Amino acid sequence: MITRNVNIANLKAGYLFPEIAKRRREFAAANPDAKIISLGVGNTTEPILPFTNAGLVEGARQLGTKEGYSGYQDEGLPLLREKISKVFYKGKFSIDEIFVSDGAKCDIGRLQMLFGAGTKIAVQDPSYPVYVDGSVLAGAAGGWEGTGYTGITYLPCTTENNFFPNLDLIPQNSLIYFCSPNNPTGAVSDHKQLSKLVEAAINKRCIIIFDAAYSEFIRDPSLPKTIYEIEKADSCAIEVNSFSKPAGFTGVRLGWSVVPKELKYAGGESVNADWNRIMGTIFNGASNIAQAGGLVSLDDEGLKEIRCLTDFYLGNAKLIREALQKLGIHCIGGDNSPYIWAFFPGRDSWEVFAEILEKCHIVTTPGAGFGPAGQGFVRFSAFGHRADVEEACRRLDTFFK
Ligand code: PGU
Repeated sequence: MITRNVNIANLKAGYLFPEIAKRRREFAAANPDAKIISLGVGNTTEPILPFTNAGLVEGARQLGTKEGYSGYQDEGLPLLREKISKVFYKGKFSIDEIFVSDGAKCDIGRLQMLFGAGTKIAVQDPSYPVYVDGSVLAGAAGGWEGTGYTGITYLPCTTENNFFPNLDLIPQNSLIYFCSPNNPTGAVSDHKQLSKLVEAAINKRCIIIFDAAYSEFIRDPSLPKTIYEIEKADSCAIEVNSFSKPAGFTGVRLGWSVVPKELKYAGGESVNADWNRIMGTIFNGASNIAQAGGLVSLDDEGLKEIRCLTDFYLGNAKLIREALQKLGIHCIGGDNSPYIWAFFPGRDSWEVFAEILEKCHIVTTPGAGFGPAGQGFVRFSAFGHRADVEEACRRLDTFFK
């Protein structure tokens, strides 16, 4: 019989969010009257706003017409790629440097194919679990020795370093995953910090995969919204981004990656050409309907809707942060990001997760699920209906003393 892919056996546990969902289900089964509020997984809750939604509807309508019908779109609608370049990168990239996809998570998984098994990985700790699990699945971790993934270097982001890692820890010739605004800490790196990251990547001959999925939540105009605001980033960084959180497309599925032509492997080969080859081979394009919606979401009216939706979730974040602070719980994030990282020093984060679920019937995400340095923290997601968030804040105030 054919044997199991050893990389699957190397995965530490189940994927974090299904595990949280399982614990929620178990709690609900044991407490059928509990009105559980989820501030766990970062899943959007508000309807897609009318202008963008009309774009989706129109996209679907056109598919039913002779003139408007379209089939495979491969790398994405040229118009959409052009608009992404214009809106997010001041037109700096040509359309063949922008690849439209079905979302950032899927791209993060596929990008590993560029580098192959045995690649050394450096990752912020804590971080979005897909970076580590995706690396392990691709065999990039270099094996499991019982104590940790040998091929993965964790870059702790803690109170001591103000949630920006010590870049000296990054190994030579490695693939660096970096996320800003960060999931789960909500910390946003400034220009100086990202300049240091780019400098470290160039000096150590690394490539950065920069995850900017939450860039539209940045309100402080001094903070960089893309790695390409940093000089020389074109020669060392790939960026992934998504319509999921800003436009409410978590279920619609639309994202993109930027792979600049300037980016080269150690041997001088073009990373862009390989990414084009990989995407052309194993991906058949994002849904045409999703792309039609994405296209109008980047019109002036659509961008206003993005602002409105992200403002709404940031409003939730403010309420959660204030409720926690009122209880004397220190937290960061929530001002330029939809996540609040709450400190429970000296405590086990799964235990705090369970306590909040039991006392307040609120689902959160335990910090340890995002990596060892997440121990002692809990993540609150600001994605939720306003009434639910207000109710969650009341419950925290009443029951979580
Ligand atoms: N990148 C980051 C940093 C994310 O936090 C998420 C979603 C994604 C990418 C996914 O983007 P898509 O374009 O929608 O694929 N993180 C959520 C949802 C959990 C999950 O498994 O993706 C979260 O709660 O962390």
